[in-house]
Amino acid sequence: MSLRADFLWGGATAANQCEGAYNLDGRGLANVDVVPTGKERFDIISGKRKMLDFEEGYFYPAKEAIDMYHHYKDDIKLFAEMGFKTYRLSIAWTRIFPKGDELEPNEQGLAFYEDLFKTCQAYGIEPLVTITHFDCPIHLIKEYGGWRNRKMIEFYERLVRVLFTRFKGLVKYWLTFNEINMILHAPFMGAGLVFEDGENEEEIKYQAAHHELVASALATKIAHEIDPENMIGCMLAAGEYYPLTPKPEDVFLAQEKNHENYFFIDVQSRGEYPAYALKQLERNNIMIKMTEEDLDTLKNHTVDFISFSYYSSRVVTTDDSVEKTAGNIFKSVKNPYLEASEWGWQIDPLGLRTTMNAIYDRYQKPLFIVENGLGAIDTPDESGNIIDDYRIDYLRAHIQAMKEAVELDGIDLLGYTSWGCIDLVSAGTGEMKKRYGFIYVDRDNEGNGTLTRTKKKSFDWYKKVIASNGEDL
Ligand code: BGP
Repeated sequence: MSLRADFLWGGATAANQCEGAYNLDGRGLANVDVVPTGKERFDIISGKRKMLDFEEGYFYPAKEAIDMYHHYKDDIKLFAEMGFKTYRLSIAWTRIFPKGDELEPNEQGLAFYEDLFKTCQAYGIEPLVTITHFDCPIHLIKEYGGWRNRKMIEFYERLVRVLFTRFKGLVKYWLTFNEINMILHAPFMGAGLVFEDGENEEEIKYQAAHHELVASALATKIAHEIDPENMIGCMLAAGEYYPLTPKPEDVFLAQEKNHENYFFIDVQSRGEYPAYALKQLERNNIMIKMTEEDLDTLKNHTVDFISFSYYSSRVVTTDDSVEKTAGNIFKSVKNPYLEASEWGWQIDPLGLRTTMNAIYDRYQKPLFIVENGLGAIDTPDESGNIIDDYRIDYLRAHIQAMKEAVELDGIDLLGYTSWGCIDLVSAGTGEMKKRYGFIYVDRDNEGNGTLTRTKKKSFDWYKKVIASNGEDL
């Protein structure tokens, strides 16, 4: 068995990391716009430091990003040249509903995405659309407190109804929330949460998560009603936790950490809160407000497929003295068997196969790898070319492991979209120099550069991979 003949090869981006044009054509302000580069960034994305507007003395990379808003036709043309079968992108909520609580959508925002999808269609590229990729209208945060407020379900419902209706026939694959488990680690990005001193952060995060889970199930219901062809996926920031040693306490801790992430997908895919989570919430005195109707919605509208990002496996131990890796939103202990990227992300191709097996064993639904890649500094050589063999090596090893999961383990896999197929702004650090693309964009961390697009060596390599359906790596 090899990869399916209609395997969806492609690449992935997110609106706030590539579009720019933050204030054009009626677009409103979102949380992701007001997250600057620099040392405060992590405190802001984790909801510990409040920044709900632009402040003097900071650089906000999402304002212009790589200006894909004005370059999308050329960029999609390059994706088509690589042979993309799919392109994963996200909708900027504030282009459709600038404040978030309006009754009528902004036509200019809808027209922008409609043309983008038609451009994809002209090349035979199937769009894979993330409805929310870390974005939340600022007005909804200021006025309602973001996803801590139940009213968010209603605003999200209005958004998805508009999207599914308007883009019926143009878009079939949808993801409800990017990396839904990120709410635990970067709650300002994951759910527009900002905490006041003395608040019970855990309780607020899980209440917000409940609202997102119900909103996701409702979106699934509405999507299927509007077009039975629609395929709805959940999206997990995946990467199995390994125990550092066979000490039973380490093994158990690894299982607990895996539960922490699978909790979300358990609800979205199995349709109910898992027993381990209910018990843990009870032990921690966390009371989630939920209605009978919520439980019915969750039960009756589970996802069609499971999508996930994978960059690295993770390691845990009960021993606090061991070395941690740098630069991760997800903290991990250093794995002595693995090399790491320049940002400290540990490189583990076999971990992808392990993770795929763990997810498939658990849910028995088709999988979709919607992010994977290497963030690295690319330096043009004397002739201006980028010879990114390190990126090719990373991707080759991961695609090989992915194929083994399909061919040797029998996993049903719909497709693979590498992250940041064109260089874009980093979500974690806000940098431009942390590049993932097959296409180089001339822009630096401070926002200088011509925005010119250039093919890297990996461009032709990936083209060959797609053309051979993964046989020629
Ligand atoms: C995931 C996000 C992406 C993306 C990627 C790489 O968590 O879904 O938006 O950016 O990670 O992370 P970074 O940009 O921090 O290198």
